[in-house]
Amino acid sequence: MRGYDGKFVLGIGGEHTVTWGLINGLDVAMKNLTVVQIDAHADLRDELDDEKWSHKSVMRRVLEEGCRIIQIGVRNLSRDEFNLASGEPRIETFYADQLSERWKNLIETLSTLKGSFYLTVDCHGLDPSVIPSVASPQPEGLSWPQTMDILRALSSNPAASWKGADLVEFVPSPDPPGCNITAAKLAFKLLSYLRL
Ligand SMILES: [Mn+2]
Repeated sequence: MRGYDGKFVLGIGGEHTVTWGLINGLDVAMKNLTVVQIDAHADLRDELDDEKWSHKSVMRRVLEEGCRIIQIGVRNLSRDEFNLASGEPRIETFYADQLSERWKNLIETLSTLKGSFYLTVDCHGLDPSVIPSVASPQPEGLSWPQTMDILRALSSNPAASWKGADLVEFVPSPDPPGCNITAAKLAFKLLSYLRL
């Protein structure tokens, strides 16, 4: 059985810093957790505007707690973040411009994860043509079919325990009207793929 006492934690909404609190409350030590991060940004800065706790630094705080991090779709980061991601064995980054070439590798990595894992979806990890109403939209994001492939790979993994997920950085908007439904459908599909 997956999840916290048979339940699955799903966080909806908020700035990306909420991820730290959500995973810190799981029934697994953070040093034993893999965090799968769909995101346009690496979020590995040590601080933003002298603030240690921000959407740009949340994965740095997660890393400091001992988590392993798998990043997907990153296409906007500082040189320091790039150097950290390149030299840190607990971080594996599938950059946006590598996704077609490394797609099989990514799916295999997700399908063969061991132990406990958590998925954080920064909604701007998807392409703005899929979900335009986000904080800091960036071109060259994940397509809807790619995102579904990732959910299927994670949910079909027999050897790992999926502890929870969150969808963050979405900005509800009446325009365009499909945007809110797409974000809601992402949460629905995520829960549908779970095999609790
Ligand atoms: Mn983020």
